[in-house]
Amino acid sequence: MSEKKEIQREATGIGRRKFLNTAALAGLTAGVAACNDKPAAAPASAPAAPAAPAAPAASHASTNTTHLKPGELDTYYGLWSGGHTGDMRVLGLPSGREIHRIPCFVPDALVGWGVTNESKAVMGTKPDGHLKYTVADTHHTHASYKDGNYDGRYAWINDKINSRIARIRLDYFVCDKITELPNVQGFHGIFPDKADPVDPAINYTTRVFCGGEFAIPLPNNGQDVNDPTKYHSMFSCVDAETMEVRWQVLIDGNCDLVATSFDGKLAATNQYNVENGIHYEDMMSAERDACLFFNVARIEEAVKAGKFKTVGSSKVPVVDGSHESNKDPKTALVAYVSVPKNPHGVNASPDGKYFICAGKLSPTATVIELAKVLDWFDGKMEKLDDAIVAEVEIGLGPLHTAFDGRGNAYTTLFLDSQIVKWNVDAAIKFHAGDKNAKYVVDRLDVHYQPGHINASQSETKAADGKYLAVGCKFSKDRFLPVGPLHPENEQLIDISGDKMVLLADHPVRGEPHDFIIFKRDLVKPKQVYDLDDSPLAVKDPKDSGVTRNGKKVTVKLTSQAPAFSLREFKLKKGDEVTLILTNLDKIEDLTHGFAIPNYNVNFIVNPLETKSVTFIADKPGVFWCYCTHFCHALHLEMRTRMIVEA
Ligand code: K7E
Ligand code: CUA
Ligand code: CA
Repeated sequence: MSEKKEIQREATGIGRRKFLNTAALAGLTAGVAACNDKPAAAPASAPAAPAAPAAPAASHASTNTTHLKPGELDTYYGLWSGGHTGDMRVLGLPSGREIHRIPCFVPDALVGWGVTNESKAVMGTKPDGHLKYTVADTHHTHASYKDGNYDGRYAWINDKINSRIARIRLDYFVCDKITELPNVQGFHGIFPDKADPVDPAINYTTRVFCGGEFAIPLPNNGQDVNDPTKYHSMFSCVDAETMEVRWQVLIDGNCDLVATSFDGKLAATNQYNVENGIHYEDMMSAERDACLFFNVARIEEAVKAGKFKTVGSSKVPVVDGSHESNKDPKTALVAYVSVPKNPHGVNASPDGKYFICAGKLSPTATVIELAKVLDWFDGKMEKLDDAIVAEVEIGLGPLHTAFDGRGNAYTTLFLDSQIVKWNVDAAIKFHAGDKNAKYVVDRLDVHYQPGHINASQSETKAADGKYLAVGCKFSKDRFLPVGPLHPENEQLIDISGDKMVLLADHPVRGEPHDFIIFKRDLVKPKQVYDLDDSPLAVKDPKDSGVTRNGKKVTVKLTSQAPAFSLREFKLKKGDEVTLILTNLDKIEDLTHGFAIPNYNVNFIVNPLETKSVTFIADKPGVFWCYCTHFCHALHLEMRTRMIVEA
């Protein structure tokens, strides 16, 4: 596109958005129209957007600011999924600065994740000691709760490719456990519970729920590949402490996002393809899909009573949550509340009352009242769909919703490249027949094609309505071009006033999906490890040395800037070497590295941390093992000589 044309479009403002709309919508409806002659969302059916302001948002109108002076600290942490980089990112907000990346599912060269024995044990290895997986796709991250707010213990993140859930300790900001879900493919939505459904004393997270997106033949052993009745997906419950899978529910459809109620009684997942199609077109044939509500207490009673089966070689109890078997409210484990076809996000409002489903292929948001879902389970409400208290048009391609704690919801409109701010109570009134109820409060153009959205503290009872972040999937012209691959654009918006105000663009390396934003005082990160965290710790430099047991050799050493405790150590060709390094420096930020040339070994040890590596000394010669992490004026000199005798 010529620069002149581009400028004309900018000048009209509306032109740019229309252009993006039609291009994106054409793509989407083309796919849908192939199987269904009714287009999913005709542009005409969308509520008319107010005349879009062409000028960029006036940031001076905002009371919040993103600019921090040198040395000033951010007031919020953001935990971001890294998408198919497979990691988790930590951002400071409102500055948008990336502070840290936490490796979990895939190797990381900075810290030696996937190199050390400790990280390999977390990641999982094949019998030959090599990593089981080296790719991942992280989408959703959420943290542990207490009393309806984050308690700073853990965060969890999913790997869609290999159906794994990782736990991050929020004291060290490291991954400490990974679990692979059995009989699940395309593990997508994830959400921790916020309380126990039965015991009110347990007002904190003890379970994490995981939605399986891709239905597969169960067991998936090459039989039944063309029999759609054998295809199922599963909703799994993982124990927050042990990280073991407690139970699974066999369900109809494909799980998208997951949400949990503040009282612990309900978990939900948005389902598309409740028609259980195994071909692409079949997955979009039904006009309505469902939001599935799981009665956690009943499922656990059924498991306790032995009313389950197991699938394949897995020992995890599996209960029947199919639509057909769950029509009687008195015995149902799962409630199928209908929502317009192929919904995407489901989000819990901070007042604890509602779950909101975003339409994706429908220009609507559906508001479901949790008390009514519980009424249905209790036999007090006849028609389950009466739990739907609003289903209102908000714009094209709604995906995810955040909240400000003042009764407003903020939903991303992927096709409109907009955020719509709408009032939940007004939407309920409108749905009930009050056509004067104005539920759309404001709209803001974002750049471009937003997916996830979240506001500060939005997923807690302490939603504070200050900042809103939106993950824009396309950044197009917002940053200097760097070839064909553009960064994503995480935009920050002030939501403290009536009007949303765009504050900043932040480029991030692809390809984050979800994120949470919380007050900085909710976590208490530790700066230094405890020597006793590792049973292998070399607590005194005098314990350094080489011990041999046949061909098995253990090398113990310590680091204290600017030297390793051993100036050299000797091995024989063919030895199986385990090298243990403890960093005895106890000063914050004094990290050392340990690299062995030609041996593919490099890792870091933080203050008072211990790491180990195991390798075969298969190359004779002299190898200067050196410190890779800048630690001291004599950092470059910090090395030890590994001698491998032929
Ligand atoms: Cu949360 Cu991206 Cu997996 Cu929506 S998904 S955008
Ligand atoms: Cu130790 Cu650099
Ligand atoms: Ca992109």
